[in-house]
Amino acid sequence: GNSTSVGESVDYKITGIDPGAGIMEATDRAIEDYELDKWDVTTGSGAAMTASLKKAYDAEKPIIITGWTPHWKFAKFDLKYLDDPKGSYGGEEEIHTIGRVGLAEDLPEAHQILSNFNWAEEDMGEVMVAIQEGEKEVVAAQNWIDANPDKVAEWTDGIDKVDGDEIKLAYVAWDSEIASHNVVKLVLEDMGYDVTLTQVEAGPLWTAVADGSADASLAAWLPVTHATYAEKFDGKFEDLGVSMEGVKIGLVVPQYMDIDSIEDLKE
Ligand code: PBE
Repeated sequence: GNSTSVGESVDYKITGIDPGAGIMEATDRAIEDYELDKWDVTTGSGAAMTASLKKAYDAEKPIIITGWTPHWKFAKFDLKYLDDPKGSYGGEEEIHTIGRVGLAEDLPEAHQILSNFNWAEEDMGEVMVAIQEGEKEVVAAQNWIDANPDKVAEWTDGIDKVDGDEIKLAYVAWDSEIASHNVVKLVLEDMGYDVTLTQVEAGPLWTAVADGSADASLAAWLPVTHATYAEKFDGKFEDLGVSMEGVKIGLVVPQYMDIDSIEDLKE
């Protein structure tokens, strides 16, 4: 017949994000695992990826993106993950909080609060969607805090306030991490900390926590997404625990596309 293959329809391009993201490494792995020899993943940013998605979606054109959950795109567009029978993207991932070596001794109250921090996909979703709809990051974070005093109390109850101690959190400009870092920044400020949020790429983020130039980050996706970073810096950071379970990375397409599996990209 004269039907166009999915590869031809998207020029054999997967729309990626920043090169240091774990999902980019996983996508290179998928291209190998599924023998997608003609395919490339483009680099850009989370914001450029969602802009391309919106453009394609509004025109009902095909697009394949590197996607993850939680993310507001699933609330705004009708999307689906492509099945990954070879497991290139891992399975259920977790978001971990990581701290520099010595954080517990130097900033014990913050260490405790950061270790306590955990929330649900819906919580993060509320903050992400509000920001995406134009709310200022700090306002979206404060609104969530005001609406969820019980959850914040679980992180801070019984912990002494401090008097202006400085703490530096590093994050990457992924929508999920913009939400979490803005919320925790305000919680730490309310506990008396002078908080600096530093936006970096994923590689420099892990390096900063490992060399102590950042105190902590809420942006570690494990066990698969950031496995290379976690192995590289093994022993040079402390895993402060899981803030969210059941998160996911993979290849994502609009529901209107007639494919279901990464294997379908071979045809
Ligand atoms: N992400 C969002 C990151 C982790 C959080 C999936 C884009 C990554 O791929 O490294």
